[in-house]
Amino acid sequence: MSKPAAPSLSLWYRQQAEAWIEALPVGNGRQGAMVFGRTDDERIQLNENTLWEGHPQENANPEAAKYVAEVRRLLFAGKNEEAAALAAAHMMGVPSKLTPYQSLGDLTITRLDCDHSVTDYRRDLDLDTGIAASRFRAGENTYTREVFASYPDQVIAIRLGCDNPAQIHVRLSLQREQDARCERGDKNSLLLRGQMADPRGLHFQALLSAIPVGGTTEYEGDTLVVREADSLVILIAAGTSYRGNDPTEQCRQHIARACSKTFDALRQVHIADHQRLYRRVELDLGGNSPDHLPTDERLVSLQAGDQDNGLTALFFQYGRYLLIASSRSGGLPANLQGLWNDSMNPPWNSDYHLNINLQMNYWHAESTNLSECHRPLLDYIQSLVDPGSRTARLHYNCCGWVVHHISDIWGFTAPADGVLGIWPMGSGWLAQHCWEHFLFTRDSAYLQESGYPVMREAARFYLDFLVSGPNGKLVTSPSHSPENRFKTDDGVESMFTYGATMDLEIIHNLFTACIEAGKLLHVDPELCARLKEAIDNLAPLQVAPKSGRLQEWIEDYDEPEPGHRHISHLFALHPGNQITVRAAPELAAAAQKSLEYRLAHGGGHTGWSRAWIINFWARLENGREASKHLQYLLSESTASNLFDLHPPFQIDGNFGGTAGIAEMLLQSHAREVSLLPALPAEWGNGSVSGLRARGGVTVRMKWRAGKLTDTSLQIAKAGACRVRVPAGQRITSVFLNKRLIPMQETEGGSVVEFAPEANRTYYLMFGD
Ligand code: FUC
Repeated sequence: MSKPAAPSLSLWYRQQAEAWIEALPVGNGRQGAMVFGRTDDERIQLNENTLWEGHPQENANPEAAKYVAEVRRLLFAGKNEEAAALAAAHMMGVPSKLTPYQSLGDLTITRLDCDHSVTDYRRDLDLDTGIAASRFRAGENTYTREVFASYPDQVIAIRLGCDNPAQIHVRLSLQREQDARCERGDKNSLLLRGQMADPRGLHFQALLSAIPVGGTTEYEGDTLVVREADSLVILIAAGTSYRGNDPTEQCRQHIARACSKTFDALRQVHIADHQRLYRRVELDLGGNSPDHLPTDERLVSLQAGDQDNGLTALFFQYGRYLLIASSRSGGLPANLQGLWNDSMNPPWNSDYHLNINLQMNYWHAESTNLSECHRPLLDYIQSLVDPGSRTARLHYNCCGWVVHHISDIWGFTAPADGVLGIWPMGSGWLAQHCWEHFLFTRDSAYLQESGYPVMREAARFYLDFLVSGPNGKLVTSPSHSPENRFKTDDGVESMFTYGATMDLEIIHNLFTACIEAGKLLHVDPELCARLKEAIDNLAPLQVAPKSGRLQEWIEDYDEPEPGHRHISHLFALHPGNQITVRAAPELAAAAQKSLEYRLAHGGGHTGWSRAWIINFWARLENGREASKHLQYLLSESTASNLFDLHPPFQIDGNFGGTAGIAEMLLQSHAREVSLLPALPAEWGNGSVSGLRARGGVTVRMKWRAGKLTDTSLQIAKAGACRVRVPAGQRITSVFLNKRLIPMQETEGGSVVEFAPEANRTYYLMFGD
């Protein structure tokens, strides 16, 4: 059952979208549409997220492993650039480039009676219903248009309406700039069919069915003309031959099923499905929320320095909306643009980048109560294990599985894009998601059946891959600190090294998680003992003696670009948890210095980098700084449709920003549920419900003047629960059904521990 309606959260505008980046996104996890809201020549740009160039193919290089020993020798001897040249020549994947994710095409709806000028225009995207709508007057008529993407019915559904009968006169056409043609279909339908240029490339199809009420229809060329209709419903199905699907059959079935229902029935089922996920979290940050102003105008005011807590809450919910729209069970994970892309050749192929971007897409999946939307990523990770095992063997002579810095839907796991692609840490970082999914859900069956095997095989790769470095400690080699360069004491600039700090942190994170999982599942004691021994022998994290910063590399090198967008060595602070403010205060202080140094040199200039910075400050429990960077994210790196700008559009900053807001309000990475750990002064009064903490905990909080008031934790699993509140407040008691629960308090009452039963809601009481 859905909860009652939350206050409506919408993006809205007084003008139609001219550019693609102004259009509004809808999606059902597989199909996407960007709705321009144009009155005369409406453009609805379409996507289907399996529509990639390329095909499954071997990509590991059987010659690569022969060069590992020599590359390592050169790296250990300080001949970084010689090592880089050798590795670039012999260790890249074959092929060493990815193919792009492409647009499916466009639907154009041309109004045939444009003789009246348009007034009273408005378009919006209602996050609560997942419906993009526009409304305008022309002559005596008021026209309304609605677009949504239904997950249950697997179609994009559009309805054109008018308050007077027989006033809809439109031409419908489908287009794609290459590799496809538009044809008439059966009875009031249009077909867009094609095949990627490559003979082994995917076949694809979009099938449009027009269902007018009243009026006439006729084909003119490859377009369908509807005249004098009272209203018009347009349904669009799409499919590709990915994984052996038959796109014709897929489209036919989806259209046949959807056509058997009324628009209202489709709409109702869509809304119920969307709200089941979307309504789990409500956020109110108090303060100023000028909802009477259009979203683009609010953004401009924010850029001028206005505080707009309502826009922050809208941005937060938009991050959740976009994940629901681009990542649904049974499908592919959200790529660099979620699934919204109008190009045949998008930036970075709109691929899966694994040295931050894909992971960031899912940082908010568990914390903002969209665990099901995490599944496409978890399934995708699983699908990389087989090809990644071949790459591990052929490239490094190692067991387990590995993936490097980029991948696609075809199982690409080898190094690509030049020597910076020889970064065999993608698998280690991805495996963290399997463990986090378990920590949030406590779903032991998932851990046992899929999560742990993926983690264990990733760990087995690193156990084999680690070598003893010049100082006798275990290091990775070859290695990078993603995409960043350093300068050695001899003045040589390079990216290629051994034992970059991030590698050691990822491995520490993975091995620690495997040991814990092994214990929980009572499996693999010998392997776990080896992992423990390796952790003890890993090269340690280092604080640079001169600067007091956490070192990014094994040596305290100079950085030619000290404001670099990647802040990889702070992985242990976020999304890892090796560095926490209480358990490792010296390292946390060093991490903060590294962050400040990056920022002093212009860091945070891409949207995703800014989003990561918000999460770092949240973990450092500094609400003031987190809020400042959130403001920068919105004012400098956000388009008028609230898409994140790298620039160009890249969705990771939306998702990372949403995760950052959640992280400011609730944390649980340090084996305790920490309430309002980084609340900024601007959010003095507010409330949130439905955020999730590790341990199967769902949190509802209210606060006034920065102090918690009504707060409850719904706890799914029995066990121990440790709760922290900000200094200056203390928990005086914990209740279950008005019954006082025994608890232990420490740190002057700002931390309490109690033993919850499963599936109960506990209420907290506070004092100063
Ligand atoms: C990483 C980043 C770039 C960009 C790309 C998609 O390589 O360094 O800034 O976000 O991914």
